[in-house]
Amino acid sequence: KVPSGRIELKRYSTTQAFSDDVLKAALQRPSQKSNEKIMSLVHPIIADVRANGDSAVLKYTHKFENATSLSSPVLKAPFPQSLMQLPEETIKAINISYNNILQFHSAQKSSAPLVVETMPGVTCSRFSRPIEKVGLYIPGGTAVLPSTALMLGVPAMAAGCKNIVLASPPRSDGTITPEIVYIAHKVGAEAIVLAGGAQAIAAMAYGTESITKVDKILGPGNQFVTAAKMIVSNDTSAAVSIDMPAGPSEVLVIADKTADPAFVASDLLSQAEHGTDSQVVLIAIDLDEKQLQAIEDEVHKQAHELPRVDIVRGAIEHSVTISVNSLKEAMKWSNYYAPEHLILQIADPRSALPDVQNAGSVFIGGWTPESVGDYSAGVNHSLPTYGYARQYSGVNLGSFMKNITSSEVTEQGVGQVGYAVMELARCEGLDAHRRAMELRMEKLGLVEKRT
Ligand code: HSO
Ligand code: ZN
Repeated sequence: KVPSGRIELKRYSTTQAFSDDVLKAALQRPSQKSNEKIMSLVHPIIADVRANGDSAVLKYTHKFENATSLSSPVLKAPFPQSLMQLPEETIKAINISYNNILQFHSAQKSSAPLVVETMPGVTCSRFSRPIEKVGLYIPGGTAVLPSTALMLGVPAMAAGCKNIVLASPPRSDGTITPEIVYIAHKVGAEAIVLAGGAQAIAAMAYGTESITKVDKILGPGNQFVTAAKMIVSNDTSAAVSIDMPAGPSEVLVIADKTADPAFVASDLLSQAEHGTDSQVVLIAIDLDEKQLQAIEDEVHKQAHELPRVDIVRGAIEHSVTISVNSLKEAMKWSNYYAPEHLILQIADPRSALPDVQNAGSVFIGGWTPESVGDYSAGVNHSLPTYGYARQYSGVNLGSFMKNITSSEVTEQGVGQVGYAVMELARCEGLDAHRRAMELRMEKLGLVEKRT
């Protein structure tokens, strides 16, 4: 039965009798299902895929995706044109987004290596290289997300990754949505693993007869995918890393009197429609009752016009409005919450940027909905959720690269730095270390030869 009733965010305010503790409790993320239960389901799947490769992957795809006609767990490039048939308009939209994402991520390349002479004759440098093999997980679930294929595939290509493998659960007829195949083709992916969940992650982490073992796995997913990513990244025999911990999506909108209530509501709802576990937060600066009501009315009205109204209702159930007196207070609570997306619908949005301490991605001004970043502006939409914006960056070009450093010491440099090396090695009782420098010092006549 579909629940009815008004769809609205719970109201809190710093100006009334709400203590900081109450507000902090109101900003708790919705709790997630017990980790242990999920881990215990995921472990055997990973072990099975690891031991039995393709046949295990296929078995789970038959079982979980109902794709019983599928006879291979992988679609290899070159992908047949027949699998990427799309309307002109869709191709055009994908191409626009692709170009913007490519521009923004290519610009993140540092052109020259970093070189610093720390002492005369002691030169340190840093240069980057692409991670050779990457696995990109594109979730299935309640919505197909070709945009996620763009957000992961385009930076991987821009970084110069040699082997790009996509994985996404197939539909029950065994096919993948043509948008994803087209994007896989555009970014030069070598294959699409036709599997979802833990089985897809295991296949890319360990490799199978037909699936390349990758060095890093990126991409969002449900709790099974997240659990699997954690397990394989902790297994030294898999030797694979992951992008970041994933949790449900969220947005925090800061709005003042200048904000358009319909715009504010639409931004809250576009994040709320992702899942019932999504959370949206409105921080209202100095809005009177009438203005608050106008936003609430818009939320209710627009929500009911959405096909995904039931998902929205679930998300809004654990979503809140906090009224504050000033931008400073708004920024304090935003930084506390550390939102995945921060939308600034205020008179002078750029003036708030210096105070943004924790956020995945910021949307500046009323003309900038979150959806422009989700799809087409050029920024990435794979962002830290669940408060991880405190310590993680969203996916970017650097997520597909690693840095290598080098040192180069000349004869002059030996004289400069040799003493420090020898003395610290002595402190640590590591005589071979000390000797390695001492021999060079001796040869240059900088210390006396040991007898
Ligand atoms: N808002 C999502 C990304 C997305 N939106 C994909 C639409 N499609 C990330 O939080
Ligand atoms: Zn979105």
